[in-house]
Amino acid sequence: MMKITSARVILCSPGRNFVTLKIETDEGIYGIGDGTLNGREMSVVSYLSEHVIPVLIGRDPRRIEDIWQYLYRGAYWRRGPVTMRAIAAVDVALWDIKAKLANMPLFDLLGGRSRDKVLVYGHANGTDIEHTSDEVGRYKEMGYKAVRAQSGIPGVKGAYGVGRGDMYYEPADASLPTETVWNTGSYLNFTPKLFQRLRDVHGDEIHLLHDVHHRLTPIEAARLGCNLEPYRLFWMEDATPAENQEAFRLIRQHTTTPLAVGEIFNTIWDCKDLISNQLIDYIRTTIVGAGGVTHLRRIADFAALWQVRTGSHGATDLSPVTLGTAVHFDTWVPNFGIQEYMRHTPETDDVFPHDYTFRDGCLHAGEKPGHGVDIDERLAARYPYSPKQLPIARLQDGSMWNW
Ligand code: CS2
Ligand code: MG
Repeated sequence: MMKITSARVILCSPGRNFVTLKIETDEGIYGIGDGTLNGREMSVVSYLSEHVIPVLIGRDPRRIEDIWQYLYRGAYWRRGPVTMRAIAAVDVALWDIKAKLANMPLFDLLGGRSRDKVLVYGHANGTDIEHTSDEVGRYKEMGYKAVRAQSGIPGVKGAYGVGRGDMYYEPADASLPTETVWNTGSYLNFTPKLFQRLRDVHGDEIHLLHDVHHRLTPIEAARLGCNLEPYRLFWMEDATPAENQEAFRLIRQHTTTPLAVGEIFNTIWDCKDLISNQLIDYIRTTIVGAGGVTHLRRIADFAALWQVRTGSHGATDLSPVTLGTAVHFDTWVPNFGIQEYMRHTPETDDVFPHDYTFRDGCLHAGEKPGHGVDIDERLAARYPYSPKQLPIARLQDGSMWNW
């Protein structure tokens, strides 16, 4: 019987914090998994170190499903972002080992290619409409066929999604949460003007996406969806907080703007009703956030029953290990929609050597056995963890809102 001989958490910060799990076996094959949870990394480090690694040693790494069930059912306190990220880190490392054992790229082990390339979208953001429009143009020149557009809003300090650089946007910017202010009225008046300008300048071909980032109530989201219909968005994302999945019915009955949700979901239970009532068009759950390949495959197959497609989250706070595994998953999954692709910094790419490539608006999986991503531990050690938290948002009267 093959055995897991060691499992180590590697915490590093090449531009931003990442939690990586490396599982080694008695046959010299190792696997790498991502457990990064933006702003809560140390919770996952502790969960893995204290509660998961001790039960892994000595187990057969080929028993992926049994280990997943053991870690899910055995937790007793099921679900949640920390637990499911810890399970995902183990799961991805085990799929990496199994694909290496089978001497095939992960997409082949999952069932082979369903497509030759994976459509992605990038993030264009600017301080105002003209700047954002120029950024959309820059992403078109880089070959992107799909671009998310977020803009600064007059009178709104720290509007969501407006980065400080022009390629990398990392919102976890301080050891204590940065306070931002939100104004729904300004946002609702402004956003249709942004997309009208983008369509006027860039035409109808390019896919335009927008992330509301949980900021609206259902009826406000319904209004925005209606107002954006003339600009034919690829999707309007996180239109309203989704703890109450039923809330999306109010949005759905008012607008044909496609809806995407799920980057903060961590199991199929968070999206079962959204999918089975066709309240959404894309499910954004991720390899790292939703329990790894094993669980994301269940979510995708369930979603296919209602023609809901995948649209996995792919921000900089998901490590190249997640992105690389996602490209393999996206290469296989029949009901693929689109993959978010926020570029990592050069130092991150150096720490996580990988064989996925970007070309002509798409990501292309490599053919190496496994998920094609590794970690350079020596280099990682040069970037020590640095505590960071995500911002918070308040309304102008000072009350807490949704960042
Ligand atoms: C955003 C994320 O990319 C997105 O769709 O919602 O960038 C999100 O703000 C970050 O992942 C939070 O860490
Ligand atoms: Mg989002």
